[in-house]
Amino acid sequence: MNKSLTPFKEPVYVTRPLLPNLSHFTDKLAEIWDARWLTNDGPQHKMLENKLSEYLRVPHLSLFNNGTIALIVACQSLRLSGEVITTPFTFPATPHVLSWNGIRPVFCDIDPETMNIDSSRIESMITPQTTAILGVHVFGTPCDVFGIQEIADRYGLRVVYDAAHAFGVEIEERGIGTFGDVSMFSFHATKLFHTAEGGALTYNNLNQKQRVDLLKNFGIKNQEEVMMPGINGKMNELQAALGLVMLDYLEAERSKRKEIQELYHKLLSKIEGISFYESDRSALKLSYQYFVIRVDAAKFGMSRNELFDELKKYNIYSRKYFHPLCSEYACYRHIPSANNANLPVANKIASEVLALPYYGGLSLDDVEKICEIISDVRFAVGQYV
Ligand code: T4K
Repeated sequence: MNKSLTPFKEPVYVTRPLLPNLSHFTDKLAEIWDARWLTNDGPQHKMLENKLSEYLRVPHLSLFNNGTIALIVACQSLRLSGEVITTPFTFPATPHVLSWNGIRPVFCDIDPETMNIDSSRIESMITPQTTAILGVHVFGTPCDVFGIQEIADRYGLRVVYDAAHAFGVEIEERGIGTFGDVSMFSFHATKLFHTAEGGALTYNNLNQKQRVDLLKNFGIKNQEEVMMPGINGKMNELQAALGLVMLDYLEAERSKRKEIQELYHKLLSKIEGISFYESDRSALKLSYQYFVIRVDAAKFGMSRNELFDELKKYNIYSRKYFHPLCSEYACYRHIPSANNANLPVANKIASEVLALPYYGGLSLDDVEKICEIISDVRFAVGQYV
């Protein structure tokens, strides 16, 4: 440890949930107490659905109790089966929802820049069993949505997006949730916009919303008819109320995160061996969800794992999102496409990435100190005990 830099007094985590002023939330709770309506498509739920459709610029949206159940229902709603081509560089939920639908995930390598599914490799992975492509807009960077749609149209495949990280992302003023057949957003506590736990599906097609809304409520059409084997995926009124309150804090949080991101960029770009992906900002509205660096061990003088361990000594809890790759999990490693030879880029990137602390409550002074520590620790290796 470099003795000239002292550890943070309190742990600095990769993120901290944004919380509204408590009285703002309790005022909203009073409305629920008055109405005595706690779940099952209540007034808060209806309000949040409308406001989020507007904010995300999508024609139709359905709220869920979490993002994973939403994605499971998305696959059910499209009647997907057989094989679905997806990325191994993601949170476990992505391939798991395929397994829960009895679908085999087929892992496709990723793009070396965006870290998203490499659209130029998808076609070679299509078989007669393929029914869909499941892309993930990793860290909020959009997939090659136009290239993927072109392949899907040519082969008659469905397109599903895991947009868990992409809240508010737009491509040339078009909401990211309008691409493909369906997109899933996560509103988990660690997300920029959250409802403690929660999520949503978005789509362009009203029939699909109607089908999803049945599926997330046990398939119940009315008191006499149950249309299909549905599940309980409903968001309750307390979650929806929190979401409505959070909307008032969203723009302030986004601008704080923008400032932090800019400072990280400025300070880290001076450090050899540290890089980060920068989207084409002219065409994009960003999500400001994660701040992820890549560590080139040869140039930086220390591996990602060593940097992760060093940061912990300073009370900084970064995260190796996404290591290990999903293709390395015991439940998937037997799948032929999980073979490392098929995934050279994903393997390299998974060994280099590190998500740094990133949330509006992080002060600019703290960001400076984190960058100073990153800059200094590599020289400290072996010099201090
Ligand atoms: N698809 C993708 C691509 C995803 O990234 C995710 C979720 C999903 C699908 C599934 O969506 P959901 O079903 O969750 O809606 C966290 C989140 O739990 C998870 O939602 C998120 N992705 C993932 C990237 O991050 P962990 O296992 O890293 O969480 P945890 O508990 O280690 O939290 C990270 C840090 O956040 C902690 O070190 C401290 C801080 N924290 C966390 C919580 C929960 C707090 O300060 N307060 C809190 O309440 O997964």
